[in-house]
Amino acid sequence: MLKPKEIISPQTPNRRGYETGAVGAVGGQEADGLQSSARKYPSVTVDQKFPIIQFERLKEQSILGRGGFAYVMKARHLDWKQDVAVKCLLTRQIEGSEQEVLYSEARKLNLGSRSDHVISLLGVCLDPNFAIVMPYMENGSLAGLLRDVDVPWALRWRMAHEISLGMTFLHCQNPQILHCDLKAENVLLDGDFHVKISDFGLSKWKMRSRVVTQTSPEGSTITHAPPEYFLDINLVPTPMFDVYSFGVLLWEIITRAEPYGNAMNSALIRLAVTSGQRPDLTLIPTDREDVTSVSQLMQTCWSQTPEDRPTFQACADHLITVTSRSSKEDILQAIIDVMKARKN
Ligand code: ACK
Repeated sequence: MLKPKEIISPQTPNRRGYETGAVGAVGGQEADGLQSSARKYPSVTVDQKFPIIQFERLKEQSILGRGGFAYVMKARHLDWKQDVAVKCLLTRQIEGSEQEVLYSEARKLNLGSRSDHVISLLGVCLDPNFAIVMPYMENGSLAGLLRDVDVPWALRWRMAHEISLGMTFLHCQNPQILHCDLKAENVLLDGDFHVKISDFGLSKWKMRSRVVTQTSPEGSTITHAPPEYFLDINLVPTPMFDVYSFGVLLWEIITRAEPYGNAMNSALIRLAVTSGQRPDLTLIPTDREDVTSVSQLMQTCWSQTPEDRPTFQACADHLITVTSRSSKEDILQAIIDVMKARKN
């Protein structure tokens, strides 16, 4: 793994917020301005326009998560008067090939604006370090919500369906976008509890920029990786990798538990998963038709053989039938209940 040449402390991360009297350019200029950054990022291929956001125009509100190489903060854009989430790299100078990967992440995010269920890119900061600016998702991650609240089933099924739609969108892109780290922490929820998939396109950058949160204390996970991944170190991920992860994610949605929560270490999980074991089925309620139906889908998604797993389109077809059994009123009531529970 490449080493950063220099690690600087983040300019803003302190919980008191960013004191700035900066009079910078208005954020969001079109990024042919990338060319002016070409001196700093000489190897970047400028094949897509990104809005450039001036870091000085972002007033830090709080830190949402941090790791060795990156942190995510909530910030207010001083000109837009809008809250944003900013994923900031802590390293000032990085290897040229890695710059490419950062841009590749931003390019993928750029596509997100075309799907209702994939997080979009508002822009990138280039100075002092590279940062990705996204819309702020008021209700945080699905992992946090499941941890806090016994979410009514009507809303759980809507979220499961929307995840399948977001994943269908990513898999339908040309070239195809694989997530490779689909789990409840990477599913964000907007103010109305609609789903936005985030953190897609597992890459070297992503491994290094992992942020640690309350919901992912180790900052990485093998619980959602399929058995074939443990059996062949050279395996190139396929869409079926994500479908397997979706199976485990459905288990998280149904049980609100942590997969393999009792396992002593990750080596045991690898061994168990390769020999066909899966998250605990005894935690799945047996007295509800909708749960049984989603549980069947879940088990097909985590089939040992990748070819036996459904596509996300098929998952979406299955889940629309489950979610359409709830009325709009049921879902609105579910949202009200969740909001009340979160207040307490
Ligand atoms: O579980 P959380 O509250 O939701 O904590 C994690 C943390 O940052 C590290 O990923 C939160 N997070 C990430 N992106 C966003 C976003 N766009 N809006 C709101 N919270 C976000 C995530």
